[in-house]
Amino acid sequence: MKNFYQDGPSLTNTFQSDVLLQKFLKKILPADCQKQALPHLDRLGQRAATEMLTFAEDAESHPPVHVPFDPWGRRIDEIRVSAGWKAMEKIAAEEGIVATAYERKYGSYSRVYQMALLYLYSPSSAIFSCPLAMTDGAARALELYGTPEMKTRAIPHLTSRDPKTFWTAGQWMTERTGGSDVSGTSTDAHPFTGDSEFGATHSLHGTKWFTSATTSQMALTLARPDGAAAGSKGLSLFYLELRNDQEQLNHIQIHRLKDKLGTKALPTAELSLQGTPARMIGGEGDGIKKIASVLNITRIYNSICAIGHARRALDLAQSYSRKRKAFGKLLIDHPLHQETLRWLEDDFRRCFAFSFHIAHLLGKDEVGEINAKERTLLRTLTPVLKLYTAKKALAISSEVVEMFGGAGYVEDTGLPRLLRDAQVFTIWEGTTNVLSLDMLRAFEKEQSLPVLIEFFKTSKAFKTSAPAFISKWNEFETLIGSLQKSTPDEWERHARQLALLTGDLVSECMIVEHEL
Ligand code: MFK
Repeated sequence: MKNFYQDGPSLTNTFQSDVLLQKFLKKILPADCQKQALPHLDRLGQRAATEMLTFAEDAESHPPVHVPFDPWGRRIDEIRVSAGWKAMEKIAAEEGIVATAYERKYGSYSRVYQMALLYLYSPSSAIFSCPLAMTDGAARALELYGTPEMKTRAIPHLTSRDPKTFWTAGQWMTERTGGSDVSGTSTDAHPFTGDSEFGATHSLHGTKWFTSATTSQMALTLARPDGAAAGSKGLSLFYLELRNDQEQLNHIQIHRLKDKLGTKALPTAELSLQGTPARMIGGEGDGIKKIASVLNITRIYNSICAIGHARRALDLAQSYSRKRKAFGKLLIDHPLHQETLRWLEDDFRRCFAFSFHIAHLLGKDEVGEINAKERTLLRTLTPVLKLYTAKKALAISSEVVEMFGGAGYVEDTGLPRLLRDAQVFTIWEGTTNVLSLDMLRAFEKEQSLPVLIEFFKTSKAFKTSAPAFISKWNEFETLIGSLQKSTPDEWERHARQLALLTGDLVSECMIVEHEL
């Protein structure tokens, strides 16, 4: 054993190795969609296991740099990104990661097809999936609330397949007063006077504390017009373009890039709007409600990226378990190692089934094929999906790092990044508690609890008394029974428990429904 060197884990085409994805898509997608989607996913799975890994490595090892001044002292606020990061943007456009959803070639199934692309793209993208999430959300918000000119100007860029014309979008909500509670937003919007290429109505003044992907061409942001009420009710939604036609920032000053726990390749900045021209979207007020159309998409992205991340972690653990010998045999031949992997794969399968179910509901909503009950479920279950998949992806990533022993704790294996990057899934786009409360908000506003209960009671899992479902169902019924006799404070105290149970139940329903 003197010259022993351990081989590291390896990846092969991530579509071909994903039996669950193939089984699910062959079951759910119509034949014409399969004909296009399956070879496309196969090609992307190959890129994800080869060239994208090289680009991701470059992006991770050359994080973005903020250059505030030129050599002669002029303020330039340039953000320099690596060639690898730029390559991710090009691949996203070429593969139609956003475009596929908006071309709607296959009706509601376009979202399923698109989310399958995202699922393969994301874990090899150094989290370029973050700007894509906001790009997709912005396209949807403009579709719903934008003027015809705004739609004509921005949507073709956001949904372009041509890397030369493709734009990404930012979503700037967070200020120093709080990320989750946006009621203290102190960005003001004054009437705009002057010329603007895109018909600016206001100029914005304020500081945004976390703006992910500051290299985007446009952003959606919240601000308070003159004379509007305090609190979140007084906020409106605005469209802005970051740079003018000379590529200079439009009255925006970047203070610094954030030094984050993970997502190191992603340029997240703190910046000031200093009279930035912006155009109000959909009239004054209802800013939160309008930006919720972005949030509901970015939360589904978060879930798909979380399960893509978990799949990647498990693929590495599976590969290593067939290469690493300890105590006389391969790890995979140890019953306890097998059992640990099986348990993680089960959790992954649950998240997969839940995520693609919600992606399909989103697709149905966008093409007008959703019924009232499904729309209520989409609204109520989106926050549940986000929190559930984020928690599971984090737990799976932690276990996988542990499965590598000491190697999992050493930076140059790339494995610690799995854990650092997974932590963000639970935080951005709403923490577990904020999202549990969002579920309660939907229960109240949409009267969705009876719809959810009916969904469970009419499921195949309920009718066939699937054991994993029934044990969770009993817990759920007992909890709901006791909450129905209690106060709003008690609902809030148990919101997380209820949300996680709901996640378990929906997942089991979908596993039984699709025989996954
Ligand atoms: C890998 C890819 C991942 C994606 C990467 C993204 C990068 C990150 C960039 C970011 O910008 S992160 C910022 C993310 N920020 C958040 O997620 C905010 C989290 N906080 C919340 O979600 C709070 O619950 C919320 C700000 C919505 C609370 O605000 P309010 O003002 O107390 O909410 P309120 O009064 O309950 O709701 C206002 C209206 O919006 C109501 O409608 P009505 O006016 O008709 O009553 C709500 O029903 C509606 N609403 C709120 N949330 C909604 C919603 N409608 C639909 N869906 C929702 N989710």
